[in-house]
Amino acid sequence: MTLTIQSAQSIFSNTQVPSLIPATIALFDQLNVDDQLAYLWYAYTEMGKTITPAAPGAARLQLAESLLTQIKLMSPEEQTKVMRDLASRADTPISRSYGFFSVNTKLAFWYELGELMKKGLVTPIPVGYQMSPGVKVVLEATQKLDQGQQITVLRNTVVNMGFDTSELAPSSYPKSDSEPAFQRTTPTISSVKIEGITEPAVLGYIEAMNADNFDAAIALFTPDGALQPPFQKPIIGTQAIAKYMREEAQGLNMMPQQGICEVRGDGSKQLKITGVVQTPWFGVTVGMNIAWRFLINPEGKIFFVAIDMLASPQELLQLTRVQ
Ligand code: 45D
Repeated sequence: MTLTIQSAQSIFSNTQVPSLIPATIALFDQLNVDDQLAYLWYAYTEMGKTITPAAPGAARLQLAESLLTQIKLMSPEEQTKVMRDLASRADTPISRSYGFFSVNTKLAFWYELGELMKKGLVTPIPVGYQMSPGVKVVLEATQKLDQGQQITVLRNTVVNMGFDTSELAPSSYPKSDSEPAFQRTTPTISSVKIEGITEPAVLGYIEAMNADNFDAAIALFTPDGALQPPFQKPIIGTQAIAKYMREEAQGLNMMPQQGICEVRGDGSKQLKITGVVQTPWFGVTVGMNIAWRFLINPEGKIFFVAIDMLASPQELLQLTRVQ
């Protein structure tokens, strides 16, 4: 029996319980552009009372510097227009450049704009802005989420901004090939123990990822293997996975706790592991409850791994198969 990505996606299908994250983002998407910007400002400043992201390194800020410099020199009205263009994904030079940024450069750009807003050098909310009731609805929905879910909502709204450059030739706008490194703030977690799991590919995966050793992690996959990040389609093939990891999986602390392993008729194995992941943006202050769902082929290689955000901490213990 050959393994297919489509069938792999449905292993432990009870993991993907309806999440409040896409529901909150759907509410956000319904707001008009000014309300979206106001929501982000209120949500970010409210969150800032308990947690704040680490300042991005100089190398990363440099990638966003030319846009930030342009914006600093603008009038408040022009600054507002730039932000409206980004939020509405308009086709403008700035919105295009932003569209080519990696996820972490997009976050660094907004981090710095937020700092400039606090200093009064960039205008936070359009002059004469009147908040519509919808903003309160989305803010209240956000307050019900745990911190890991809140930062995921913020991250995803930032990622969705800017002109969609996926159909454009990558060379037409400046983009840095090499993603700056994230400074690890905590000691590398080296020896991995997961209750109920002895599968070498899984233990090796976690160990490699915790050391940002993406070559070692990639070597554990089949050439046609796939990785499915939270709320995304599978990324297929080791080359595409390697690119994704360099851009988005740096500096993560992965702390798997427990799991189950089931051997299938053809000798392949399906495993579900739950645990906590920390992002370098927030370090040890925010833990995200997640599940990994692995499909390992009979030769012990990773054919598929899905990463899912859990709806609640209770799901960490939800390790039975319902089918
Ligand atoms: O518009 O095994 C202002 C994978 C107002 C890899 C603002 C993984 C105006 C494989 C406030 C200025 C990666 C999939 C905006 C595992 C305005 C694997 C600014 C999982 C926008 C486990 C807003 C990893 C700002 C996971 C500055 C789950 C917002 C990683 C900043 C999750 C928000 C990482 C930040 C997350 C959010 C990081 C910095 C959720 C960072 C979130």
